[in-house]
Amino acid sequence: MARRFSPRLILALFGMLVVVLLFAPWPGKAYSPSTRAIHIDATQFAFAPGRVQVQQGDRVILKLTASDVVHGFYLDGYGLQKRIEPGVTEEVTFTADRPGKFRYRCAVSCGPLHPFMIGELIVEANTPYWRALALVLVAALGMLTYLWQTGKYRSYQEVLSDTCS
Ligand SMILES: [Cu+2]
Repeated sequence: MARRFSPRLILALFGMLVVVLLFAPWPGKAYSPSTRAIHIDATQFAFAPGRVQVQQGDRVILKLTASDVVHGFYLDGYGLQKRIEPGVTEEVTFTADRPGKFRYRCAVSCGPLHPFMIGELIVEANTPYWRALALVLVAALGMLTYLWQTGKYRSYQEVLSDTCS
């Protein structure tokens, strides 16, 4: 005869599992927001580096320079804009609170290939994809177990009332 669990116990168990999944620190993927200072230099017709990667929550300080003519810096998604004159370092500070890929582009027409002056900022999400997936799986499993056990519980009671009457 299979053991039966009360619905309340099942809810409590899976609730605990969800909490553990959400808040348990995972070895090797420990996250702590840090301050990142990144130097980006603009020349005709590229940014160096053309790709910047930060962690979600990081405080990002961009130090922008232009080494030939006047350029601009515009960051999609965050709506940051700066004009960069040669010889002057411009600073842009922001918190990378939005995960995803964002393009930064030159915002000052600087020559024929100006529209192709594009770089990419990658903000890595704090919640890894597999953790979200595990949460969905546990929730689904919890619901199934709950339905299965409550169904069994009810039928067991029906059997009891049948034999007792
Ligand atoms: Cu430019």
